Order: sequence, then structure tokens, then C-alpha cells
Amino acid sequence: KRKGMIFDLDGVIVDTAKFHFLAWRKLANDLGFDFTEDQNEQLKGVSRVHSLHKILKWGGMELSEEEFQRQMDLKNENYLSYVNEMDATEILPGVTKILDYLIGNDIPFALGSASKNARTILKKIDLLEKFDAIVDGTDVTKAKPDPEVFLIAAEKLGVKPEDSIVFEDAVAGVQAANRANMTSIGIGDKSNLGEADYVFSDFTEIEREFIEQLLRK
Ligand code: B16
Ligand code: MG
Repeated sequence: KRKGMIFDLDGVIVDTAKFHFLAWRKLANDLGFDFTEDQNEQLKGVSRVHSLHKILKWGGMELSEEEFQRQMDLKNENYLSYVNEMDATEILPGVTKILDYLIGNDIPFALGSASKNARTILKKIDLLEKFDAIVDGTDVTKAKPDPEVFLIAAEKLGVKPEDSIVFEDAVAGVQAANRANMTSIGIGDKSNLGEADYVFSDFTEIEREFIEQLLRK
């Protein structure tokens, strides 16, 4: 049976969440309020527009449409200044090994990310050419937990949803994978990723036997 794998980007392949946090926090601070790292958890996997809506709510603020757009652009510029400094050393532990295993065994894999900067980031870390398909924030109309991003990715890989395996660090992403009828693998903390079919703290915890077993199913 032909199986395929779909990887989220932020929090799975690289930890760009720290850069998003710095950039969103600067935006909040410039507007005169602050938010915590705990609150930042709620921004993971969430689109840029939705993130700003949430943050403004925390600060009890409203912006005109024009100012909203301006703040979003400023945040992105600031975020990209961090991204610009990235290189392949930022790839999270265990990721390269699994990608090389998939390539060596002719198992197709895609990126399924909410980020509009996904291609820029993949280029910085030298992974752009390795993926068989890339689906990101520029390709979708509905944000996670809507399954759209993963359904398009599976289609591009030529695999059925039920034969797709998704790696996700965000609750919304795990929900999207489940709604797509895919196997969901949470990367992170069991306490928030309980809805996933399997949870691992990071890729170094995933044994080759586990992957082989998933592929045989
Ligand atoms: P951008 P993922 C998501 O990436 C991030 O987790 C989320 O924090 C961010 O707001 C979203 O991308 C949009 O990113 O502003 O670059 O378009 O986890 O789906 O890879
Ligand atoms: Mg993520």
C-alpha cells in the first residue's frame, strides 16, 4: 500500500515559534501591552490573521482594518529578520534522519504548514528540494483545525488520506489531521496533544521500527 508522510513546519522541523513569539511580543509591547509564553502556546499552528485577532483581544484593543494590516506587515518583517539568520543547524534533532530514511525507501513526503513563509524557511535550512510536495499558508483558504492543508498535501503526494501520516506540534494541527482521517503523530507534550494517535516528545524518540510498522499497516 502506498503511504505518505506530511510534516508540519514550525515546531516539527524547526523551532520558529521562538521567533514568532519575539515578533508578536514586540508588536504587543509597541501597542502598550504584553502577553505570556503560556498565551503564546495558543498561537501555535494558528494563521497570521487569527493570531493578531487573539493578541489584540488579550490587550483589549481594536484596530482599524488599515492599521491591522500595517501591524501584521511589521510583525512579518520583524519575524523575517530572525528567519534570515537561520541555517541548516536549526533543523530539530532527529528530523534529518527520518527524512533520509523516507528518501532512501521511496516514501513520499510533503510539508503541510499554515505559514506563508514556509518556502523561505525551507530554503534557509536547505530542505526545499527534498519535499515531494509543499502546501503552505499561500495555498489554503481555511486554517487548521480545518483539514484542507493536509488533504491537499495528500492529494499532491498521490496517497489517500487514510494512508497519510501527519506529524504535528499544535493542537489545531492534530485536530486537522484527525478530521482528514489521517494518522496523527503529536510532537511535544502529551498533556496538550492527547487527541493524537501517538505522541513523542521529539523525533529522537521515534524508533525506526515504529515507522516501519506504521508503513506496513
Ligand atoms: P506566517 P506551522 C504556523 O506554522 C505557526 O505555528 C504559527 O504560529 C504562525 O502564526 C503560522 O504558521 C503563520 O505563519 O506568519 O509565517 O504565515 O506550525 O503550521 O508550520
Ligand atoms: Mg506547528
